[in-house]
Amino acid sequence: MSRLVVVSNRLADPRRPAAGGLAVALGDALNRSGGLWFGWSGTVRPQLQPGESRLHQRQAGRVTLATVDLATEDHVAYYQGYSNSVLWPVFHYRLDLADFHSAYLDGYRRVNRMFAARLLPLLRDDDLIWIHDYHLIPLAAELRALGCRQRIGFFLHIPVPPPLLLAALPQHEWLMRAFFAYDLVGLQSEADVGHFRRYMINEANAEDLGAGRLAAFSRELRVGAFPIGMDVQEFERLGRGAEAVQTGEALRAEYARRQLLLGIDRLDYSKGIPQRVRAFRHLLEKYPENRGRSTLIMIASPSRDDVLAYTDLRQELEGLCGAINGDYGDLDWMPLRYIHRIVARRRVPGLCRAARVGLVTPLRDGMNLVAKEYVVSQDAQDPGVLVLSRFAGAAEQLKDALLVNPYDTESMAAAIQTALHMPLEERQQRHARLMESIRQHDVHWWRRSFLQALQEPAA
Ligand code: GDG
Repeated sequence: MSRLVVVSNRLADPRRPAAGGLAVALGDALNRSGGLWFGWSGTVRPQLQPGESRLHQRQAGRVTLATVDLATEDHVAYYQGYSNSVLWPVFHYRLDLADFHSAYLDGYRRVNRMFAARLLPLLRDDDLIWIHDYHLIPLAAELRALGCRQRIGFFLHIPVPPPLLLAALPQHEWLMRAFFAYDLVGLQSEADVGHFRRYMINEANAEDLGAGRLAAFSRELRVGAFPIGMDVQEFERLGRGAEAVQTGEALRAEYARRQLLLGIDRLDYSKGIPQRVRAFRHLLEKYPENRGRSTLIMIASPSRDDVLAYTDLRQELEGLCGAINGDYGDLDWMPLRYIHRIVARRRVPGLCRAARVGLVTPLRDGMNLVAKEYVVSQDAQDPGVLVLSRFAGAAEQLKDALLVNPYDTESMAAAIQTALHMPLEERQQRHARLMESIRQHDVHWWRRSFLQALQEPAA
């Protein structure tokens, strides 16, 4: 069996349960093959020159964790700059929020080149390499330039926008060509695969060889949808834990006379959080029976506060939340509880279980695991209802959710009203079908199917 090498911007100790489903799933595979996990340590060192790094290695069980520190300039240009202020907005269809600063692209290339130079000496001939996410798109091309011949797969956790949006990216030809250094590219949804193929055929003159294979730049690439799943068993275990149970019971006791709605996200403009608040406001306006009866708990955990677009979003949201509570709140009832802090993971299933409606309303999202976590947390005998944006990758799989358009405030409010009044039998049926799909396509299925496809020889 080949050794597995995983590369991602950040890594987590797979032995710690707090690491979350993805780290656990990857850690599982790494442990089996006695693997290597390589990435940024999370540390920025002002004394380093741009492109310089410091490598650290430590063992976590059978897994070697190898990390590099970054120079301040590299952190600014590669991470805050090109990754989070260019690729993240553009790939989420937000050209208006992109900051096309040429120094960012230079830093992005520099760090990918440095990653390749640091990783190469750690590789063995028969390694299977799996690179993750938008921070590292050109890494395989940099590795190939240094002579690396191992099979390399790439998984993109975020969406792929339509070809014309991609073409707005300065030097998009360079970026997209870099995908051809991979043997396999995994995307979250069929919609993403469609956009990727059309870009490659229209803009890069790729030849469509059928069965997900494309040829260009004297190389062949396979692309496919590998929708990421969650670790269902781990989350169910968490849900049986004392903290989850206490959290759920406390909320149910406090809101005994009321119905809870819940949103949990990183505070990110892709997640449609202001749109959700507007829809909730419309719900109170249009269906006044919900006043005094429905409470929306919104947990928006801090994220990338050093990027301007995120500070603006926070201010907008605080204004919207304040206004709704000011306009509709009463001495004994506040419509909205907005929490800008991280809630401990052990409490998340209890929180989800107490909520009659789960609101997952991104404007665009690669997958969205919160949608799946909400469903898995429910009591199958008396489950809550998932209201899900049709623009989340998860909507391709979770057709039994109430699918909404987050840009359409009125119809989203109507869907929330439907969710709040859905009869028990319909809730049970929808929940059972959602669970079946989530269980069948869990994170272990995702990992196995990607790695199996990566090992298949080219046709
Ligand atoms: C990217 C893609 C894709 C959130 N707030 C808290 C908290 N969370 C946890 C959730 C969930 C995770 O964070 C968020 O996962 P998502 O999938 O929703 O979104 P991104 O972070 O944007 O992830 C996304 C994903 O990669 C995987 O491929 O699905 O589309 O954008 O697990 O529960 N956890 C805790 N406290 C919080 O306050 N403990």
